[in-house]
Amino acid sequence: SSHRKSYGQRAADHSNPAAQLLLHTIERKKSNLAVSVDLTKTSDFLKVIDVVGPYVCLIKTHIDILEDFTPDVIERLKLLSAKHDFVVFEDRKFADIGNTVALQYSSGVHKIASWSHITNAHPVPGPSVITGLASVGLPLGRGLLLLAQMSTEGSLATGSYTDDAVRMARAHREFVIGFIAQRRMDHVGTSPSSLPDGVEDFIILTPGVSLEMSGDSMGQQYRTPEKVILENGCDVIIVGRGIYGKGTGDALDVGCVALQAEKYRTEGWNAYLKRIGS
Ligand code: 5BU
Repeated sequence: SSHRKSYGQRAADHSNPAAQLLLHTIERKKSNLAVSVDLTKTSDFLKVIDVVGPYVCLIKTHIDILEDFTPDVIERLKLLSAKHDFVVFEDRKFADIGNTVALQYSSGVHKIASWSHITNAHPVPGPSVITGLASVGLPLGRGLLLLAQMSTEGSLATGSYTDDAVRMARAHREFVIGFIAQRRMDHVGTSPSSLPDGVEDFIILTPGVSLEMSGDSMGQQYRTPEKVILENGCDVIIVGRGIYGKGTGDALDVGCVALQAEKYRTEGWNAYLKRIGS
């Protein structure tokens, strides 16, 4: 089990460049914190990224919520990614037939595959969602996360659906680097023949993390970094409003945002150190 291995050691268990980049970035920056920047104005979006950049391994985007999107946003995001050394993850949640998701990933206004190291997909269409996205993403060195579970109350992604997502991922390990999930997935039964090289390492990214809140008014459910990393063996905490609140425009207090990011980074990293026993 990779549960007690360091992030850096685990990079050797991956052939996908985006997986290796993420694990090495976590190790280099000593941060398993990802910030989800769900803000609708480009100026707020870029400001928060610049402020939290030093504390994160990854920035998660919903690029389609920006009201004033122009292709220049992507150039600025790339510059910030280089400046602060973080990975970019567009949380697009693809869920259509292979041909359509390949077009949605490569084309349109956002051209996600051209800038996002990692994206994700619902397993609901079956394996063709993976092969469709891989036809665009693999040649570019991109990686995919499957949505094996969700943080929301009443989620249907449970039980055999979750287990089947893991089996789908195992059949496409060159492109599927891990899961969006609420716990590690090693418990899903496997036969030795399905692991030809005897090694399986999936990276688990987990949303629904807050130190103060237990949920919101729209079905979100939160757990603490310690619960997520130490008790449930996840690898990356994804935090949105816990770090920037509702603050936008004048209400955006960058000093406060930086303090919160630092606090979550410390909580997440200490939980990991406890987990690996150091
Ligand atoms: P929050 O502000 O920390 O609640 O934001 C959580 C983010 O993670 C938000 O962008 C969601 O779209 C995303 N998310 C989630 O909250 N829960 C899930 O199960 C998945 C994504 Br998948």
